[in-house]
Amino acid sequence: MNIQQIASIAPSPRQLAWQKMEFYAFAHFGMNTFTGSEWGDGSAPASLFAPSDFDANQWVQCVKSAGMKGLILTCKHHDGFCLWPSQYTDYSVKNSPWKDGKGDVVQEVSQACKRHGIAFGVYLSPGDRHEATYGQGEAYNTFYKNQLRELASNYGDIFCFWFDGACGEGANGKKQVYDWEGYYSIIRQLQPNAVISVCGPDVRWCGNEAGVCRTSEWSVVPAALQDAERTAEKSQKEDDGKFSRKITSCDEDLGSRKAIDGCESLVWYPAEVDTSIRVGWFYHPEQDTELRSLEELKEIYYNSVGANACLLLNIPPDTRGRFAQPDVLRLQELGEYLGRTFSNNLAIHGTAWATDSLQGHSPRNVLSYEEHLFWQPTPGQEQAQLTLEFPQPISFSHVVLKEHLPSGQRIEAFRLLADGKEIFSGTVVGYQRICRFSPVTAQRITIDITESRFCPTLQQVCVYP
Ligand code: FUL
Repeated sequence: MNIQQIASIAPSPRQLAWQKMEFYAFAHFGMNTFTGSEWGDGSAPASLFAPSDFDANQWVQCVKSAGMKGLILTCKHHDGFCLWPSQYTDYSVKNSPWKDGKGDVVQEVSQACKRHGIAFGVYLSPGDRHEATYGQGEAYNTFYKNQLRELASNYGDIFCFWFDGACGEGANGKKQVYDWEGYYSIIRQLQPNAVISVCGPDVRWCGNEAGVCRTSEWSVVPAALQDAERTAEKSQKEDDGKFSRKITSCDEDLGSRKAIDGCESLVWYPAEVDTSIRVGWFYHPEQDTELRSLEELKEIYYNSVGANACLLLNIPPDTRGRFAQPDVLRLQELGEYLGRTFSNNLAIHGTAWATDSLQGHSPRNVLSYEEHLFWQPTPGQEQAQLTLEFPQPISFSHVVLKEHLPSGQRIEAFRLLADGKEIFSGTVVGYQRICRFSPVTAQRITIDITESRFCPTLQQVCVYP
């Protein structure tokens, strides 16, 4: 592939729609909530599932208060307990005391999401430590596909199916050969707009659960990374309680020119950062005082949403079936911080000019919120500068850059100059790069693109105080 071809690899419509969600919630809720564990072995009786004051609206309101645009629910975790009354197993809410066995958590959560205007997603653990057919090949695949069909058919639009690589069996446990292609085809047929994440072809796991992505997170990477078995191989093997905080440095560079040199097949496979607001993924009362601080959450946000990835932040509901008070307050604080920081886009008061522009792609386009408008220099021009000029000096501390993703991901290195003086340098941009620095006062901001593939594009530039 030559550089022009590589520069033209673009997201599918479902990947693009997913990328724009930016920040959404994970809710780990299930049998583990009531047994105090992280990985159940599937032997806890269904009678233990008994939320005392379940309220899906409360979850969704909190999620929205932080500015998140969706929620993914653990409909079944590795222990096999189903939060909906699946007709293919007895191990579910239907045999619990909750609502006399007539309740359906998946329904209540999906409807609350719809009511409050956020997207709903499904986590269905491929690993299942309760189901007797697990490890028997075809028999389990049929069972799993039946469950997938139930979820994909009965709960409205689903934006994401999240397939975990871990399974709870540990290194010496039962092994199941998964029919990934069979799972994918059910989703494509029943929920064609949904992305399939992690052990799936649409969204790539960033490789750790600590809340950071790579400094240069490329969305264009070798196609081999889409291999679900390979992802599963790197996932957590044992529940040692530490995995969720480990940053692994393996495969630091997935997409630079050097990394993809000679690679036959490249694909659009963008990254998602998943992490928990707490130490564990499930609720444990003793962790009420160990929440991530607002500062930590801000860092995580900038290192994911601001670094060409999406952020999936887990908030585990408690035994009442509600988000606990410390989490509620932290989400609110985060939402207020983000709202305050990104509400006043000063760029709209500026004018824009560039060293070079292709006809129809004026520099002014970067000031607009219209997503189909973007600036680009002449094709083949790998370096270019775009400058925003203001009627008088402005004070700012954040510059947000966005590439035009339907044209591909292209920028490899850039600098920001304030009245000609360098204030920031960075590598990839992609969907979004949030540049942060101590407040600067200047009348001109230049985006100096020093390296790009074939030619750069900028869809939007925002400037915040
Ligand atoms: C991991 C699982 O083993 C954890 O329990 C959690 O669900 C996390 C999101 O993925 O692989």
